Formats: sequence, C-alpha cells, structure tokens
Amino acid sequence: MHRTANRNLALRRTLAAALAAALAWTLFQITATPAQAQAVNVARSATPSASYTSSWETTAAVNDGIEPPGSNDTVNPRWGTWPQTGTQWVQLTWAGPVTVSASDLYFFDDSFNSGPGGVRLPSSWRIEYLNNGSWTPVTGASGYGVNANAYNHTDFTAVTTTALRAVLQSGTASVGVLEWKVWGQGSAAQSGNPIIRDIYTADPATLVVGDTAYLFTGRDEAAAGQQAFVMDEWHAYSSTAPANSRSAWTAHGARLSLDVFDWAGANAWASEVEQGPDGRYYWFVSVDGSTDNGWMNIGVAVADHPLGPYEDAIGGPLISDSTPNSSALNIDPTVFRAADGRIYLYWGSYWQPRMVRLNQDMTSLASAVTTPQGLTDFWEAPWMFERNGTYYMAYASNAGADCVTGSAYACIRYATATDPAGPWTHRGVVLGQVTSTTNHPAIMQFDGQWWMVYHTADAPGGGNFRRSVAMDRLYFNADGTIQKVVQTRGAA
Ligand code: FUB
Repeated sequence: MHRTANRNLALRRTLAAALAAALAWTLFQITATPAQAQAVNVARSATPSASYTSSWETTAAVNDGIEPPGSNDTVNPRWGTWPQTGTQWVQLTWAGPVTVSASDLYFFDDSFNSGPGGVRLPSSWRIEYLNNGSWTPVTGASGYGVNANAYNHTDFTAVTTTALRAVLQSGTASVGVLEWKVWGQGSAAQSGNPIIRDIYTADPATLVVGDTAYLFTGRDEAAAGQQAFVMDEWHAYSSTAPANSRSAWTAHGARLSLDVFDWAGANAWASEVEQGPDGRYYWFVSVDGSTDNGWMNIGVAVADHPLGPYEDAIGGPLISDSTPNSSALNIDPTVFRAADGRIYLYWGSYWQPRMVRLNQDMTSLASAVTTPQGLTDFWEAPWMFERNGTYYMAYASNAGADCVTGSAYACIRYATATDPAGPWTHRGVVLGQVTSTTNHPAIMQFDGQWWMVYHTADAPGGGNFRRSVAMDRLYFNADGTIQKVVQTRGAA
C-alpha cells in the first residue's frame, strides 16, 4: 500500500515535470500577433507551393499558423530552398477570390545561434498577385523589410486575386520563410470560425435535444500575455440551425460555475452534458477539488433543462485521485448511454485513458475502473459517440508525425469499437493540429449533417490560454471511416 503510494507520487512528479515542460514549450512558442481590425489572415485557407523546397522542409510551414520563436526555428516546420539560390518564390493559392491589402512575412535564416547559415535573409523581395493569368507586382507597397526574428509588414493597394507570391531574391545564401500572414477577406475555404468571439471559450461539448443543438464550453479568462489557464465557469449556447457562423448561435451566458461545487477550488476545465435515464441533464465537469491531496476531479451537476439551473448532484467528486485505478489526471469526462441501458464514463489525461460504468442515477459507479485498450497515442480529451452500430472515440493525441509538429501540440485521433467498452481499433487522425497547443473535440449530428467542434487560438488576441470554439463539417466514408476535417476560418 505504502509502496503503491510512493510509486503514485513518483509518477505524479514525472507527469508534473512533463506538463511543466509542455507549458514551457508553449511559452517559447508564443509571440504577439499584429492587431488587424477587420481583416483576417486568409493565408490559413490557402494552399502553399514554391519554386523549390529542400526535401526536409515543407511549404506547409508558411501558413500553418505556428508563431516562429525566431528566424532559426529548429523545431517547427520551415520552408527553405537550400541549396538553390537566385530568384525563388513561395505561393499561396485560394479556392476562390480573396481581397487582400497587407502581409506579414517571417523569414527563415538558420545562421542564428551558430546555425549552418545555408539559408539567409534575401537581398530583396516583393509581393506579386495573379492578375488575369499574369504575375503582377502589387502597387503602393509600404516597404519590403528584410529583418530577421520578426515579421516584416507590408501594406499595399488592395487586390482581388486567387493567388499571391512572395518573390525572394537570394542574398548570401538560399532563402526561406517560416510564416506568411496575408490580411484580407474572402475565399471559398472561409467560414465564421471561430464561432464565438465576445469571450474566449474552450473545450466544447455538444448535446442535441429535439430540434435544438446545445454547445457547452469552458471560458478562458487569462489576461493578454498570461501563460496559465484561468477558468472559473462554463457557458452554454444553442442553435436550431447549427453552422460555423457566429450568427447561428445564441449565447446563454455562464450556466455553471465553480461556486456550485462547494468542494471545488479552481480549474473549470473540460465538461460534457448528457441526459440521464430520468430525463434530467447531468453536466460532468473537470474541477480542482479540495477534498483530498490530489489535483483534478470529475464532478457532476444536474438540472431539469439543458440550460439549468444546475446544482451539485453529489456534494463531492464522482472521480478523484482516491478512486482506485483512476487516471494520473482526472479530467475530460465523456459519457455515453448505450441502447442496452448501460452507461459508460471515459476520461483521463497524461496518456492514461480510463473507463467505468455508471449506475442509472448517473452519479455513482457501477463497475471497477478499467484501462481501455486500443486508444493508440491517447493524450486526453475523449469524446464518444455511436453511428450505425459502430462506437467511435475521438481523442487528443500529441504523438506521431501524422499528428503534430511538436508534442506541445495535439491532433485529434479516433478509434472504433463494436462494443462500447472496447477494445478499440485506432483509425487515424480526424482533425489536425490547431493553432492552440491544446485540442479538444466534440462531435454531433444535426439534421443529417455531422460536425466536428473544437477550439483554436484564432480569435483576435487569442492564444493557448485564450482559446475560441470553432466547428467544421465532418464526413464519413462508405466504410464508416472518417475523412480528415478541413479547418476553415474567416470573418463571414
Ligand atoms: O481547458 C483545460 C484543459 O485543456 C482541458 O481539460 C483539456 O482537454 C485541454 O483542452
């Protein structure tokens, strides 16, 4: 018993160190984004290409949304032309016309920190746009800076086009770009994402009741530049015509807060609402409790209506560090009621998914806690649903080249099973890395359409601790596998 406690303590310390490292890496990645009043960064919805790309670099780097930590970024994807020199270009192509009038371009220069220096700043560069089939320099350019370790901002006379090029003339070596933001409006791949912009929201959960879709989120209240989660309450939204548009959703404000749980102190993290067999609505939440020496717990609130008012359903945690075989971090509940009446709770983080069955009261455990099998590279944030007799588990993962550019980020993988208890078969990545380090899925079907709801750092002033909920269509293949979600963003 004592040895187990010591082992748990050691594990917790190791995991805490891993979290600290992840957060430190997050800090390293964050730099300020220039304020852009109405325009959005339409580069994110473009397809990149280039005159030449070194085989170990990628054009995807230029519009992946990753803020460069410096011009010699040895961690994130980069576009570079080594050993090619002379005139080189990188291009953004849109599916439909965009109207653009400014750009911020961050050069790749690997000479810093004693790097090899094969890729250096260009001697000069210019922006060209596709004009009736011809590449034409933009006019009225405010300047073409060639600074390292910073964005080089250019305003120019607005053009409507489907493609833009940064044409770089090499200087002392080959050339490259780490990130290119293009400010404007339009493009076929644009949407109203993020769908909530008056406050920062994270960790979406959906629930469809009759003709209404409900969206429940956490609220990020970190001040600008604050590098920590500040989360005290959960918000609710509803829509009778859900879409990736701000106007589709009605805000209902904070419908649950830490105050409801006398035993909880902080961290209103990820949650999910599920209707119980009694017809009432149970809001399962991640919170930092104060009833034991542990950290996060799962609590439950209950109400007669999805929008509340909610009250604590138990008076203490449903799952805590005292629960035998609980996860190293007891957060991110997803609850699933199977057709045979059984109720399953999955949760977990720090690579430790857990599953337990719930009693019909939704507030007590009906089985021992088990470790689900087959959730390959699970990190956290499970979301369970069923379609055509197949059970699906989407979850955040921070491992694998098909998933993330660095382990501080996460993609969403998914697995399927023929039984709600598993075993699960990993099927791949359904949502790629997003602009925030954390990634968190909710999946819903409404009116025959499937949606992936998630969060990003894309709202103005956003960041890893100031996230915003977004949603995009989810498509199934005939064999039940899921196509990778196309992330859209914009100002629609
Ligand atoms: O929002 C706090 C935590 O970040 C959530 O519980 C995780 O899923 C991650 O999104």
